[in-house]
Amino acid sequence: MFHVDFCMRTWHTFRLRDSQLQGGMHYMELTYAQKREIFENGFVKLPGVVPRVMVDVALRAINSSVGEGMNPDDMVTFRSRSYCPELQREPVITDLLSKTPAWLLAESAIGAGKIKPATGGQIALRFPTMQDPPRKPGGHLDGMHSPNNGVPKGVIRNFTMLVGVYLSDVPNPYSGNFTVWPGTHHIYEGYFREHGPESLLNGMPPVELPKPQQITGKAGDAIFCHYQVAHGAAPNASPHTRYAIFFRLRHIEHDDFRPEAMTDIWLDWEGMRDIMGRGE
Ligand SMILES: O=C(O)CCC(=O)C(=O)O
Repeated sequence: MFHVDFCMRTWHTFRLRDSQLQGGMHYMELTYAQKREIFENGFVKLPGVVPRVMVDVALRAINSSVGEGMNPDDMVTFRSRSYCPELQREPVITDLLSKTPAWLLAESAIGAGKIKPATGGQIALRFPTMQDPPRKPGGHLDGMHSPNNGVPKGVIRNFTMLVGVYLSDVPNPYSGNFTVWPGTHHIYEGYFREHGPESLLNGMPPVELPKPQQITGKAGDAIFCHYQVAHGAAPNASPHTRYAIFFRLRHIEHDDFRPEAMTDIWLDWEGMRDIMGRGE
């Protein structure tokens, strides 16, 4: 019932298939324009995908956990993996994806029944910095080894789609924004075709990057981002902590490493086929 009400409020934002219900939820899919944004820029922002009541339940659990205190020695790991690790697999976090329109919208890009169940989310808090001026944002691809991120040396762990959900408003740049380098999925695809996907073991490809975009938004907005888009968190020079959850979605045929998806970036995006080759 709740889902239906929510969908009715937002029906105009996404494409809704008449009278089709899935688990009590109207079937929803990304619009042509949203898929084109993913195709061209590698990402799209989807306003209001997660209802406020679910945002608040997640925030309450996170703030309660933070209030218990954090071991300073853990901070470097929390920063690169996840804060509040005990909550990562709890429904209060996983429902933000699996029990909201975010799941069906993601399936509309990757394929119905083609996404492995998401077992956990990264709780990504970006605390204010006192650095003035703040540093410029830096970008990376996920799944590369770094001392604290849990990816072992000598392996690459790519995936299909990064889904970010803002749990706090991020109205201005330099507020801990999720930051993307638009179009880099195409640039890196070309690079990996020439140098091989394993070249990522040597570090980020030495290519010229476009101007980064610091994504502003509101609590409840979701961002769908192709795995192969350079991204990072902007420094947070605002007075407020930025709260977000990141889910890393894998196509059902994607195990830890799927090099062929790095040189053929739409291989696992069945739902994008209808818009490809129709650029205008
Ligand atoms: O917190 C963010 O906005 C970005 C996080 C990120 O880049 C990552 O975890 O790979």
